Amino acid sequence: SPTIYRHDYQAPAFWIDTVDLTFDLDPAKTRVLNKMTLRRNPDVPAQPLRLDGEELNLARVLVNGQGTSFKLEGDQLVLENLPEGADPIALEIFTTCNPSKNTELMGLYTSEGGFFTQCEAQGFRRITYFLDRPDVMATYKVTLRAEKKAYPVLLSNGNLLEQGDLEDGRHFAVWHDPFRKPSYLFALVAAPLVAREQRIVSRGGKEHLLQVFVRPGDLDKTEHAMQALLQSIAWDEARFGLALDLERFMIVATSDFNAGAMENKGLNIFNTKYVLAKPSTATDDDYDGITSVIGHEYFHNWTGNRITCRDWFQLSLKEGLTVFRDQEFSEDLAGSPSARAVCRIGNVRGLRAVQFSEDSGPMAHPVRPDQYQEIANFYTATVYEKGAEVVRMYQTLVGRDGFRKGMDLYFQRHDGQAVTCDDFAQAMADANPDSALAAQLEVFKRWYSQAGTPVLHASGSYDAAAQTYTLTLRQSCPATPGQPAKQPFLIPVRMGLIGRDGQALPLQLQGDTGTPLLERVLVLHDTEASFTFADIPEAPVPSLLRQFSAPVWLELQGEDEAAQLHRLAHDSDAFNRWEAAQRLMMAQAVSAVQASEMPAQVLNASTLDALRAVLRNPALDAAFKQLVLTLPDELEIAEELDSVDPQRIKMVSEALCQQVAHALAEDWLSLYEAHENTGAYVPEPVSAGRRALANLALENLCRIARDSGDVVWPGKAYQRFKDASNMTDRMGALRALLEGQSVLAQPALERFHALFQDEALVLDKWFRLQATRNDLDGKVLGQVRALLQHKDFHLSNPNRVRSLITAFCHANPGAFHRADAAGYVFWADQVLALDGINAQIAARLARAMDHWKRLAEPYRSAAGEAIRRVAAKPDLSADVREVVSRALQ
Ligand code: BAL
Ligand code: ZN
Repeated sequence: SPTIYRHDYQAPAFWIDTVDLTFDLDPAKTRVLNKMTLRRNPDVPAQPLRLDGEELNLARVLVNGQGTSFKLEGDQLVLENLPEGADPIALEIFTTCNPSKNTELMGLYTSEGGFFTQCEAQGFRRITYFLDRPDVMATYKVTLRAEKKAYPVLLSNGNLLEQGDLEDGRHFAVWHDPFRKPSYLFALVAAPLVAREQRIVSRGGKEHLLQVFVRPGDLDKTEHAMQALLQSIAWDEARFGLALDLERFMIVATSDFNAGAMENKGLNIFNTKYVLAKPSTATDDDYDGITSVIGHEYFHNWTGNRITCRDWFQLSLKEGLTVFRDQEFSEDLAGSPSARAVCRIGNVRGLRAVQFSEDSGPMAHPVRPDQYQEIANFYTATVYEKGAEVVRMYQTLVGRDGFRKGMDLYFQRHDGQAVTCDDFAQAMADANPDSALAAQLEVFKRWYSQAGTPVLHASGSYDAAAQTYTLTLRQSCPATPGQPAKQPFLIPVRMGLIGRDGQALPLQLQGDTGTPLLERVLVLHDTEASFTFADIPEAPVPSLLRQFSAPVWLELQGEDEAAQLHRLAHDSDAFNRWEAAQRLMMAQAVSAVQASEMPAQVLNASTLDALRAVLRNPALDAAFKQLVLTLPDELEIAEELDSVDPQRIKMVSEALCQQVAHALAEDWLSLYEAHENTGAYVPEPVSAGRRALANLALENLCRIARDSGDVVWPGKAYQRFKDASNMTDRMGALRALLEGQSVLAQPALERFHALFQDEALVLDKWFRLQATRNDLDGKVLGQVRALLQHKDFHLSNPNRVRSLITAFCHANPGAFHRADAAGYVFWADQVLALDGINAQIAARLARAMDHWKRLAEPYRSAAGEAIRRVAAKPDLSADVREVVSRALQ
């Protein structure tokens, strides 16, 4: 595939003003009549019209009502003889396509007896010939015709103009979207669905109809989604002054979907995973996921749809900003400072696990990439999660009010336009002219152009005679593909100093006359800078990068364990308290991996004492305790190492888990007893935290039982599994049985399947649990292979593939990286099998080998061989080709 470069951007030679689409929907042969009005772009030299189209059968092309000559060149329809001049041109194109054969799930496809679409990024060209690029914005009118009995619900973007019956049992609906939009936001649905409905009046007095469409049996799982939508609407009005702009807002759930959800204008299409929930089928994490994804897609209506991207290199303009908005939404809903910190810790863990790892591998790319072969490969953690961190840094630099001013200016300038990341940065800076951001805008913008995770080296020195403390900050950034040397980033460092008594020390920078603060944001915009604080009575413990104020690795030079323990005990910043525990445990886990002989104990006594103190501290929430006691996992440990021996890491990780289980046995017992019953299930942070802590305690009690031969705790876990009134507790008990290697684990898995065989999302959990379980016996791969043959496994369903195959290869390193290379053979087989079905899902799986070059032998050689086998397939998709060729470079 050709490489597309950001610097090659050119404005389109034509604009499309209106699109009038008529669909005669039929699974095997859908007919699409596309009537457009175009005009030449006067700013671009005259040239032929080149429309994109894939997998289409072209029947007719008319220009101003007359037949015309045309050429098909590759995937483009080329019209060379369009009328000159500025007059509008009427272009009519008639094509057919085959939705039932569309296993890629891009464009128009069938799923469970209905029609659905996915157009971002380049799916619209699989529906009709078009200028399929985000800077071409048109208004759409859509007529849908289909058999009424099979497809009673006919939906498209915007407002319903008309509907009625046709002959032969067919019916029709006509939709009109008053807002100009790029083709990637087009959607249609024709399916046997039912809706939960709610009418609301927004602040401006306008009436709106909200609908959540699902299959008839799923209506009892839509309450939470509707609630989340109502909360999203209220939040965007209150926090950003952004109101719902359509008469109708529709959400449709489908079980065959490549991603989480899609923000099509007024007609969001969702993976069922992010819509359907009831206590017996969904966990606390599922409920949270629904809230954040419903929020995310709703917030796109302004950040993405009203203001969209000029080109796909600008994807983070909408995605980074919208992830930031959904994270803020979830934090605001969580409420208390402690619950907010729990949200933040969860997001940072995700960022570091996926994005930092991406940044250190062959797919590393800037938040605003410079090139791609297949844009679908760039819906990444870098564009999304690191992009959100970049947006968060604006807010850290200019404050909440300043950020709101910047957003207001952004909308004032660009509503209705397709713009760039630079336009957003400029609006933020112009709205805050006196800020460090405005002063250093060009430096700040390096976050968009440079890949890689910077390392922030911090060292402090105390001068007792002068009563000053000097903090020196220095930065570096490793090379990434195509970017050997980096310029300094602008790094906001939120910080405080902690005194010997655990109290925050007032911060007065030398030479500064303002009122001393207990917390400040220092701004590093050069390679190195020093900050000296006056009137510091004793050597303090610094607390840096509070709330994780920048996406960097922090290295605290010369810091001893006592300082980490002090922060863990006293830091007023909950994030850094959690971080202190993680650092303590990680450092000791890494030492154990690197030691010539496996030490008897991974953690030392002072660390265990500190963890115990956290568990016994009545002032701390259950959710926070659970996070602190969540040990570094195998992937996190691997990320710290230059040479990765996955089996050695697995051993250390296992030893760490067993040690913490035994050392804190008394506490696990009392915590379990104190938290096992949370009453009637309500998905809210306080009781969710209690459930999480009870489940962690139960898992540890079953781990202890594994070593002692005790049967009481596995028995209790099995009973809890059977009697659980909600899925969080049921899954927690099942996981405890699996981690405890109990003989009751297998009967529990069988019972779980029998109970939930008709609940697709629960079966996904069942597959995932087995794919990711602890592989002490080396049997997981064999079981995963066997599960591929299970009657409920389908290679064509992305959720199933992700639950079994992708989960195994990405999230179970101890089982995947086998010395006999069988995991890699499995990976290659599955990537090749999937590539012919759904290239996007195959490419995602392919990325399980991103870090193969860091593997120790024999893993490295075997992994390289498997990757080369995939790369050797001649007709490999562009998606997988890009991933494996980057890995091999
Ligand atoms: N735009 C693709 C799905 C999402 O990020 O919302
Ligand atoms: Zn998004």
